[in-house]
Amino acid sequence: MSLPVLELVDTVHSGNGWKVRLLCGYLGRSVRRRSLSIVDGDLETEDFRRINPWGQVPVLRTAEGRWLAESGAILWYLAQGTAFLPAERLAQAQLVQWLSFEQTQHMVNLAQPRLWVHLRQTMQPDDPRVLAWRHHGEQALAHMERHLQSNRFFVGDGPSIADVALFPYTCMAAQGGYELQPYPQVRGWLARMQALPGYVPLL
Ligand SMILES: N[C@@H](CCC(=O)N[C@@H](CS)C(=O)NCC(=O)O)C(=O)O
Repeated sequence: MSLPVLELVDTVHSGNGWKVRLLCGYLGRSVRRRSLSIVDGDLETEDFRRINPWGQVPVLRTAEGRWLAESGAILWYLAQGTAFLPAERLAQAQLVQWLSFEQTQHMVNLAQPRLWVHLRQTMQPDDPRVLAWRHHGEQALAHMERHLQSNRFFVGDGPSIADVALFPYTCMAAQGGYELQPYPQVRGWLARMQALPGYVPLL
């Protein structure tokens, strides 16, 4: 039985949108993509606010016809019944642990310097806000490095949605002024993720 085609609303630069396309690539799941533009105000329109009142991408139209926001929730939805969402109780709790880490310690500190210095070019690299993000982002990368010293992936023995969630902004860290040279385990893990069948690059 063929699976229904899902619809993803994203933007071309969005690392959060990339997470969803990446998982779909690994799962061989087709998704119809509609890319909006933040600078053209597409996320401010009434139409978009109807599908996500919070005004952010990514948003996925599920098989049930409902709009689902938040990248972690979308990954969880898509990965059910696959190896990317292990069924064991502890593994699932560890997934939540890494998804929470990604949202609170990792994504914000890696994405914000990329957004304001590299993409929008409205902040200088030595702006105190950029330096603060970088300080906390280095701590997040060091935490990942320590975990990967004795683990090939973040949860269990194979790739899961924890890896998918952590991949895009780590992969694009240089655009936020980060240097990955001091993190050899993180670089090895990035290469393992890129070598998996179905890998898709950022648009
Ligand atoms: N917690 C959300 C964050 C989503 C997010 O920050 N999306 C950005 C693009 S990567 C966005 O829509 N920014 C526009 C805005 O916040 O106004 C997730 O993980 O999906």
